[in-house]
Amino acid sequence: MKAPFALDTYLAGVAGRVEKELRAAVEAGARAGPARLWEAVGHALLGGGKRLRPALACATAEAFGAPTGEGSLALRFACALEMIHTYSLVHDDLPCMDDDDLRRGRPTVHKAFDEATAVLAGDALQSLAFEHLLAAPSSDGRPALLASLLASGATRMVEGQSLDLEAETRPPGLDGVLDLQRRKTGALLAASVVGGAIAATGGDQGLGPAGQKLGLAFQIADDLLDLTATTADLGKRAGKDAAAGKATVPALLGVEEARKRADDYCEEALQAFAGLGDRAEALRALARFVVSRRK
Ligand code: GRG
Repeated sequence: MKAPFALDTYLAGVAGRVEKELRAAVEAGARAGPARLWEAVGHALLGGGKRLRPALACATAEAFGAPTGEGSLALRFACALEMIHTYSLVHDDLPCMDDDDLRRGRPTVHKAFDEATAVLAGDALQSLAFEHLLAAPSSDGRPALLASLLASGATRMVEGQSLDLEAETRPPGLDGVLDLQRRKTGALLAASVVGGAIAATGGDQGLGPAGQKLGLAFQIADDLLDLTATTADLGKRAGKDAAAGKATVPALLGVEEARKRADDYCEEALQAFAGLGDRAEALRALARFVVSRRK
């Protein structure tokens, strides 16, 4: 019988390669720029996290036979994704947004530094993502395609955040919640998968819809964890959606139905990956992890 895929080992491998490249980018910034700003960027970027988006990008690139080691375009894109994701977390935690003290088990950037530094660290992370990606050596235009994909994902994410703020005073129905989540979280998750394909082949390989399903599955799983997990498990404040009376899929449909929806979306994504063969083993394991994770 075939041994189950060692996902923990795979995730640790991606995290190790990504963190080495992220650390080098922060150190380069700190050599030339203001110490306090780059310390805050480092606090945010090198402070843990599952590195799920980088792993999805690398696993998709590998499914098409591309390298994801040091110096590869896929790894560079994975790091740019993590920079954008981290900027969104830093800004989302600010007092004017979610006002959170804890992120990835550590004080949020505005708590460890100050509010203005947190705004600037998020801004720097956003532009650094594109600077880093577009520094890739290439003669075939793939870095530009990836930058365009990443920019669209980041714009959709901000739209989602804007809809989320509106929802506090005008709670949306299920379609509204799904639209919001497709943008806020789904777009960057989808870009992770599509970008992996572009880094490997120069094209999206029709993976956009599967990436979107995975994004929705991720957000529903996140909303379920907010209801069921502890702050210690999550490394961020648990139970805040229910406390805020937030419209989420579990709040609208109930826990059981929400879990079923997340599983169905995951299954649909898995079907899209079915034709990719053995090289997509990591990608399939990650898709299952999106809904089975405990943090
Ligand atoms: C403020 C510009 C701006 C955007 C905010 C995506 C987003 C929009 C905010 C993030 C806040 C949040 C908690 C969203 C819910 C889903 C999510 C992105 C969870 C965190 O992602 P994980 O679980 O985190 O991949 P780690 O720490 O593992 O990287």
